[in-house]
Amino acid sequence: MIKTVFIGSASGWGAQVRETEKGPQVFQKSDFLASFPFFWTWKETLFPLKTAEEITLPPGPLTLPYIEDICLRVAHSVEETLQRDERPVVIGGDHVVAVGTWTGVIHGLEAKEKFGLIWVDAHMDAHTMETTPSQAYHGMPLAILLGHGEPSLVNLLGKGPVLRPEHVCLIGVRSYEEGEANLLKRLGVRIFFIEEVEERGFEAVFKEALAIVKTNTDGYGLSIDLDAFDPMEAPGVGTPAPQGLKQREVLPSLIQVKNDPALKAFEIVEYNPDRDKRDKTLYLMRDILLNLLPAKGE
Ligand SMILES: [Mn+2]
Repeated sequence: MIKTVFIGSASGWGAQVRETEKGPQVFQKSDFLASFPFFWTWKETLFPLKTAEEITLPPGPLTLPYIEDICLRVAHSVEETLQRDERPVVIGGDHVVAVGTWTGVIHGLEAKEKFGLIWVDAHMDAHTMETTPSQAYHGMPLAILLGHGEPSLVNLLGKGPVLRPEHVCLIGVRSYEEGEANLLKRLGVRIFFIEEVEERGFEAVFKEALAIVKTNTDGYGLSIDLDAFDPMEAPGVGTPAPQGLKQREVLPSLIQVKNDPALKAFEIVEYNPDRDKRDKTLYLMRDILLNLLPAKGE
């Protein structure tokens, strides 16, 4: 059975609200993790060179050196894990870490532009510096992975892009700006907006998403931004958006990828423990993993 290897990315530099940098450590210390019925290890938690508790920076270019650095280290860690035939699971931290996670994955698997990705998110995360209203880099990782935006991130471990638009899709989108929507439309990326999920049900949408990411690829991953879920169910996130996905629909659907060897890695990001209520979001992370990972002996 494939071993699950957790890698924490304790950075909030991509976001406007920085407490997501505390996410991986709170998750790692949670009571349930010790008794998790999986074959897993916690490899390491990577920290930025300076945390937001140590220094204050506005969103935008001043945060870029910290983001480049942590994305690079996450990418190397993920790559090394895959080369040992283990499955990396990145726990964030803000969503800009996706640049590190998926760049590391395609290098580890030698699957540049042949890798599928399902992006579960309330937002599109497809801005560039030209279109972003906030300057926060966690609004840009999907554009970067598709080859648009900050060159140092697009070409993190070698010449980008990492992903091709026809191998990517988004689920749960409901909060976005025109500039990023135009980019994804121009590239032809399939977006399952929240209205479509509500109309057809998550199960049907997820099946179609899997077909997209598994067509002509050498594997696929899941990038789960916890803000995709309804803030009533996942209050502990950096950027909540009302009326999201419901766990009672999402969790049972995840079981269909549980023993899929093509699922090479996944990440769960934007956990902000300071905003959580009665650990609801922490338990949601646990339940995602319980539905996604094969238990010992399974
Ligand atoms: Mn996101």
